[in-house]
Amino acid sequence: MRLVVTIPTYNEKENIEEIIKKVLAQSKKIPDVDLHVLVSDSHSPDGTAEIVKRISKTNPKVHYLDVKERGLGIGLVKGHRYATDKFKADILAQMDGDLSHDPSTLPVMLDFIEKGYDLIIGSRLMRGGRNLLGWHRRLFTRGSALYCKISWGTFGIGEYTNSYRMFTKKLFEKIDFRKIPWKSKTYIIQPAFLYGALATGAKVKEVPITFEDRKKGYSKAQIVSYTLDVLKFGIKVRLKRSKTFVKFLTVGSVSYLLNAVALSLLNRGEVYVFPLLKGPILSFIPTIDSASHFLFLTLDRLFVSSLISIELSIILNFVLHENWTFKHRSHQGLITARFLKFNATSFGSPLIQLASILIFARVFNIHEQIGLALGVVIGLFVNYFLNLLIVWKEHPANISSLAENINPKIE
Ligand SMILES: Nc1nc2c(ncn2[C@@H]2O[C@H](COP(=O)(O)OP(=O)(O)OP(=O)(O)O)[C@@H](O)[C@H]2O)c(=O)[nH]1
Ligand SMILES: [Mg+2]
Repeated sequence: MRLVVTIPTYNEKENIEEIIKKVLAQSKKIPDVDLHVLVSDSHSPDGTAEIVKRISKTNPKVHYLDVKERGLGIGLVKGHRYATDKFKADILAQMDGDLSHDPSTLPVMLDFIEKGYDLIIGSRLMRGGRNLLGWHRRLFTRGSALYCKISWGTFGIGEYTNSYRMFTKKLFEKIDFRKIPWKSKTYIIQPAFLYGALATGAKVKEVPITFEDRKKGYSKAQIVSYTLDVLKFGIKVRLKRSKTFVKFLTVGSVSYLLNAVALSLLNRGEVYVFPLLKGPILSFIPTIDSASHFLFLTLDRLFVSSLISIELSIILNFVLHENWTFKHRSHQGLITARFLKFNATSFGSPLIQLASILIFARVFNIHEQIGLALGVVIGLFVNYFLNLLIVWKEHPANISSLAENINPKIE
């Protein structure tokens, strides 16, 4: 089994020799693995190339690739491609070339790859992880992680911007690089690559790492434009993902119309003031004055008509969600089970509306219409998320629904 650790570099002459040595020293801990180091350099003018080429002359496990263009994404993607095509790597890893990442985590990551994970992320933000950068960089790390979580909807992942990662060749080959902005000169490749990996349904594991501040050389990070790229990417993801919500609202409106028409025809035989039928469809059920009672319910025509029209609209909702709104999400299990679950979650919304009306009217003494309006909005979101969490869950392949939601034009 071959593991190629790609180190992207631009002007790292002070650090490169030491980091290569430290990475290679890990091979003692993983004797079954053929460990190689690939320095993927953007034509550094400072002599990084000469150092790596000198080492590679005497050590066949060390390689140099000149990717010519500037850009961390270019360094990483071209490096990994070279590692898979030329060196037939089975496992790929990447780490910074400035000693910020401790190579002794490599065997830990490898262990999880061997346990079946596709992508291991070195995380500064989990228990046991540390970030020794200055406060503004720590703020960026935390802020962008929170932003990515919310905009992508991936609450299970903590770290988004760190470069220290290991993944399988299989995963790398599955990622659609036409859909992620890897050619950008900023470091957006880090979150974007993670997003691309999640879109394939990758099994991801985070391991704690300590991120040391660089001791030598200079930082190439452009935090302002990187932040803008992260924001832009999150908005693109969100807009694409909102498509599902727009479909959800459309289906809700269509089902409401069915509900209204069915109720009118069953109960009155007319839609609003337009008589469509000679009489109500359920004319054989008595109206409230002569209806029978069951417990505290009056089983009159309006009651039965409401039940039928509500259920009809639930059925229409279900059919449209199943085949359109949530088509790209998991349809595992029996359709009847999903239908029953959908029926159950559909009660959530009216219950919230009821609670909202009562709380506004009775507790705050505010008009019940305001309570209803707010209840409708809250109920809508609760219903939407219940559908996502309970009925049409995340694809078993994890977050594969994300795949179709990234803008294919991002490059
Ligand atoms: N191939 C390539 N690598 C780059 C480029 N820019 C930065 N790198 C490398 O990417 C890694 C991370 O860059 P750093 O400058 O350390 O950025 P940072 O870690 O966010 O910031 P500091 O640690 O504060 O310097 C280092 O190994 C850099 O040499 C580039 O244009 N091309
Ligand atoms: Mg660094």
